[in-house]
Amino acid sequence: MPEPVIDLRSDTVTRPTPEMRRAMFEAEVGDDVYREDPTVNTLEERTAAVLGKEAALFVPTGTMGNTIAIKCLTRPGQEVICEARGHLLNYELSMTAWFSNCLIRSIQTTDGILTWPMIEREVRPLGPHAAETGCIEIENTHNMAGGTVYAQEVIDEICDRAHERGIPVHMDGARVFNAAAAAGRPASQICAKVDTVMCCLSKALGAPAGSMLAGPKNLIDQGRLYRKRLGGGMRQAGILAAAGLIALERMPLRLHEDHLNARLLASGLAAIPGILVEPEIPATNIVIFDVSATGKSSQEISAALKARGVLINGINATSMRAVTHYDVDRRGCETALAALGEAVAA
Ligand code: TLP
Repeated sequence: MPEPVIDLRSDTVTRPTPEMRRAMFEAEVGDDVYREDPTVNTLEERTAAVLGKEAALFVPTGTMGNTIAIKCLTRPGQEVICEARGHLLNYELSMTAWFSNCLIRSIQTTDGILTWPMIEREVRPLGPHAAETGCIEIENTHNMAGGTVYAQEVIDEICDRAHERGIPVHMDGARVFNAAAAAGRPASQICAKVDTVMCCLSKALGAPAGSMLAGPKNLIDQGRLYRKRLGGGMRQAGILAAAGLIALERMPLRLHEDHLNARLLASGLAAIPGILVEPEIPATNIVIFDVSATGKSSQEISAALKARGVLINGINATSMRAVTHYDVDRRGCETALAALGEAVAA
């Protein structure tokens, strides 16, 4: 029997648990475009409660959730403020431009975390040369900065100051439950002041597909129409929502295990000559490391790892990303570290 592959490319690779598969089999379903799917309706109600918002919408992907949020919060010709390594800017096929007709004004940071003073400098009123700021987007946890977490005061200050100027704030909370686990506070508190929040059920929480967009009822009602326009009216989606409910209510309780495994990976990686881990101690489940001083490219290391049954991708020629999740346990992380040591030395 070949050894199972240790897949650390992303937490999107998690497969549904046996409990999720059972719930999917037994799910009560209806046509969700008519709002007649009881399981989707329950998932939307419970998500709104968990995130402390009036309403929530089940969407097929995080990208669609962000796309709908930005569309609801902006008008064509405005700007969206976003951190330079943000998912919205770099990994969503320019949906902000394509669907909302807005430009992104990016701000570079060292740790992915925007603060109000950084944002304030970039906020623009409408003028003869400038397009006005339509909304501010923050990513919590910040994926490509290494799963970093916003301090509560920073989020609250951004929201308070932005709202004084009439600017709404969207949180890309694809991994907001990782942020909640790391901060030791409920997700509802983390996103209490943001106008809208998107969270993914299909990443660290293990659902096979699906994300949620939560916010005020009027925006979510409008978002439901944009979801249909984008082709996201999924009919008997209760099959997926049944797994989503388990993802939402049970899976957050175990995320600290992934965070411990990420720390184990980070400290093991730091001991391999030529590897630099940044940040040194990951706050959540994402480990970003630089391999330039190994004399090998990310692609070469990736290929050498694959030959040893370990999957880790490069972000670019010199940086790589390993993401922990429930399908890889501590032993799997130790095996991955041994393979990395060999791949670098080979
Ligand atoms: N992230 C994926 C890739 O697209 C990079 C990953 O492997 O991490 N926001 C954030 C912060 C994300 O990390 C992702 C997915 C999304 C949005 C989009 O979610 P999906 O893939 O469901 O569209």
